[in-house]
Amino acid sequence: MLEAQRNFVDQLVSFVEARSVDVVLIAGDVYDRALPGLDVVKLLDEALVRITQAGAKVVLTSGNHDSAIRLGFASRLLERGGVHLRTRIEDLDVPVMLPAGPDGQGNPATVAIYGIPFLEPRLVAERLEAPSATHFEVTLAAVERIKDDVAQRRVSGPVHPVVLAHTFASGGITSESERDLSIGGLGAVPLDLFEDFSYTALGHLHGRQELAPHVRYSGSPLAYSFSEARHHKGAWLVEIGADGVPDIQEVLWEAPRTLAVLRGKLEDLLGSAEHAWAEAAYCHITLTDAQRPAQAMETLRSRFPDTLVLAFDPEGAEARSKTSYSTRLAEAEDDLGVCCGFLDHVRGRTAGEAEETALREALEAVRLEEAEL
Ligand SMILES: [Mn+2]
Repeated sequence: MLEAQRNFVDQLVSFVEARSVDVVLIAGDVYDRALPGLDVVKLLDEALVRITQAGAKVVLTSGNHDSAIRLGFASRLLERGGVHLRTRIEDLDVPVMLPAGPDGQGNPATVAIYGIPFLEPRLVAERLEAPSATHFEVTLAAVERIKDDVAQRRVSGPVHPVVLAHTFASGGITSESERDLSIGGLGAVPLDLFEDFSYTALGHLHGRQELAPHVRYSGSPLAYSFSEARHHKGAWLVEIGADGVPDIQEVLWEAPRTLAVLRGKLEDLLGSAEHAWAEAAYCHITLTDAQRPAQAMETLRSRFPDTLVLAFDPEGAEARSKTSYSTRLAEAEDDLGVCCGFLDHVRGRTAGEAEETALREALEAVRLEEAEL
């Protein structure tokens, strides 16, 4: 995915320049693992330098896939360069402050950006003094800390709080129901937790979505699985000024490669003109041939070189799978029948002529050896 990720960073940097973006919010996951590959670390390093050179600050929180400690390395030094990492509990109520000009009454307003990293309930409940180790209670505790800080700052002038949160938020529940539901371990947090903030930038789900006008997921910048084949990836451009958030626009990223989810018989997939569009795509192919074709992947890649996932869903398999393996074992006439039945069972294709000969010879050799003992 590295080439696609580079392409995305290019688009992001161009966008920051073209629209004079003041701050880029990244609500985790930044990486997809605690120990990311060297190329990926280099790419993030380069991306942060380029975004800040383009004139924007960056605020990043860690997600569940990130190592908060590794990602947070040198964060106090990076602050000076305009990159603000929010990976620690201690920093929950330490906002990044931006001037927002005078409001209607002529008072100088500020935008205060807070970051809630992914909070693993069992690890942070005690430090946050949450009554129980659930996603809801720890997120609520974090939100309370932020609200306290906002209240203090409002004594000296208007403040518009913006919050980044790496969490699974849902519109279907409320804080009241969550108190009951969280006992059952439901991981989602209700939207009303964020209702006092001017904007909440959520990270975690890959699909870009608006849960409430001022609570949104940007989604991942690239599709990371074939289930995202229909997503149009993008971000949100949030206008925020002395009087709050007047406007939010959709930003769309150009997908570097289309994803194709194809299904059919091998011969049809290789021959049909209607699949020509998928030749340059990343493909997820399900073959429906009754017999699993030999060298299926190699053959498919002659037309669809970037076939990444190959699945089999043979026609008539349902009828076949109704007969259990043990029933088939019992029905086999001889050892050769058992072996051929096994091949058919594990790979969806029975033994070919050459294979049957080899099996027959092997069984015969074993029989002769046993006879000699
Ligand atoms: Mn996540």
